[in-house]
Amino acid sequence: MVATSPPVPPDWDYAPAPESADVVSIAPRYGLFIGGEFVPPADGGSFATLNPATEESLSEVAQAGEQDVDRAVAAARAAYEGAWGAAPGRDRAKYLYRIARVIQERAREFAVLESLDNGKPIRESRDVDIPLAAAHFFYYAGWADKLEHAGFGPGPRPLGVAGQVIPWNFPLLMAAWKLAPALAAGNTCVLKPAETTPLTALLLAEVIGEAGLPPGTVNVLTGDGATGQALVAHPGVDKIAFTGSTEVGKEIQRAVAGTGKKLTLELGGKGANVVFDDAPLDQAVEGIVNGIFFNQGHVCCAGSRLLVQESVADSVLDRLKRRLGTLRLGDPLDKNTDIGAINSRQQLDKITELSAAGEQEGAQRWSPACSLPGRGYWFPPTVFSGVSQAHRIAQEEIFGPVLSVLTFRTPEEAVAKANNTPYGLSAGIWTEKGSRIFWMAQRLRAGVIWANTYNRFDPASPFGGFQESGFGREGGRHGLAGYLDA
Ligand code: TAP
Repeated sequence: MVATSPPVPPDWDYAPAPESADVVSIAPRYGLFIGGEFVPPADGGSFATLNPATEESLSEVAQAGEQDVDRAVAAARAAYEGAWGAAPGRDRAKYLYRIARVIQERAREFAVLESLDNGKPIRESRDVDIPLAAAHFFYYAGWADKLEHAGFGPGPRPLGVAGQVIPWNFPLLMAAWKLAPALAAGNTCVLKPAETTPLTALLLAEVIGEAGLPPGTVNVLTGDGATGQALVAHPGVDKIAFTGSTEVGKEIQRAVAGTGKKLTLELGGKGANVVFDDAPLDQAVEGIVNGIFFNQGHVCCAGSRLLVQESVADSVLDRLKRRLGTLRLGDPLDKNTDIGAINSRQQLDKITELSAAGEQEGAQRWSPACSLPGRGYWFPPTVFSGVSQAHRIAQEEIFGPVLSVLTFRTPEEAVAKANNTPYGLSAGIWTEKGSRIFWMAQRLRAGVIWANTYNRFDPASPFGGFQESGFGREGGRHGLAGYLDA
């Protein structure tokens, strides 16, 4: 008999599958979108927007100042008192449908541009951000001519001019969350995208121009925090909608107090993903990974605190580490990439600082073996075990690919720990018992609770927070309320 050696497992790896950057044409310089056309900023200021995966400049973008905010608000007011204000709901619906269709037609271009400017994996921009952005316009197109029947009483009226300030983590999607309900309700808009991710908002402005919306209905002002501040303070704005950090949200709340402007705030979070011992553990591990490593953890509703029942904690942690060893970090345009680049140097510094604090406070830090590219902003998927509730990494929003693991013994303890944060945006529950899901959901203080899944979004479903996570809801019928005087 011939002796055979045990089969050697093949060293499978994925061949690179890069999406081509040639599908987008990025202009060397962009103006502001005011009154239906791209115009230079009044004082000629500009700044560079970078590709965070390479630190190379993608384009020079206009820096809007107070005069530009004035012009944009005046254009939005004129459209509100003119063609857009006069358009019946059925016509507004047609425009929204048209925007949705063009986003779908140009989806590949939008996805590549989003990954270039933000650093997120193309798989996510292609399969999540862009389809969901189109879905929001489709969804709110359906409401535009049915506002009378939306449950806000007879004759709900738009508010007027909406000033909308958005963050960099889902640039196009956040723009869609803001614009679609505002336009469906009959308002006109001035949108301020984040400084580090202006390009898809500018492409959307082009699409809005193509879709033929009356000039001034949507205006896009690129700029930094000062531009956002000027927009919030402008007396010609009737409504402020803000998504971003709790710190800036509080500042905006103070600025708006006493002005009569309507305000909605979508702020930070420190979501608890709670895994019970009867949960399907492999499925739960997928949910944990999706909960915190999706979009490099730059997700306000991320499941950044894993609460796992003590009896299965070791098993869950082992499976999680094995699974993290299979994640691929690198070129955001490679279709095989799971973890892309961190959006900015500033955000990388914040993640690095909070992770160092986790170690100093005594938690155990672990990352899979993975090499980081030499240029750009990168952070490996990181898990902290042995975290106690007082640790900064259990209390503060890291907004990066960092998971803090805590344990519990009883459902009561799980609820107490999950609620022990100043935030209240999201939570996840993993158990096979339906009754336990309901019991937990009644007690968790979070605006969005997922059961046996995580980070699922649908335009028909309202989203928003409690406490320091803000107020008001976006999405669904509820999302119209913030844009109607009802
Ligand atoms: P922020 O620094 O708050 O920035 C958000 C937006 O506000 C940006 O466009 C920013 O401009 C602008 N801004 C900055 N200072 C301002 C001021 N004083 N007045 C008016 N606007 C101002 O947040 P970020 O770092 O971009 O985003 C991360 C945060 O957003 C996280 O805390 C995350 O949890 C939260 N977030 C929440 C949600 C929801 S739905 N709750 C969704 C996504 C993100 P610049 O870009 O120039 O700074």
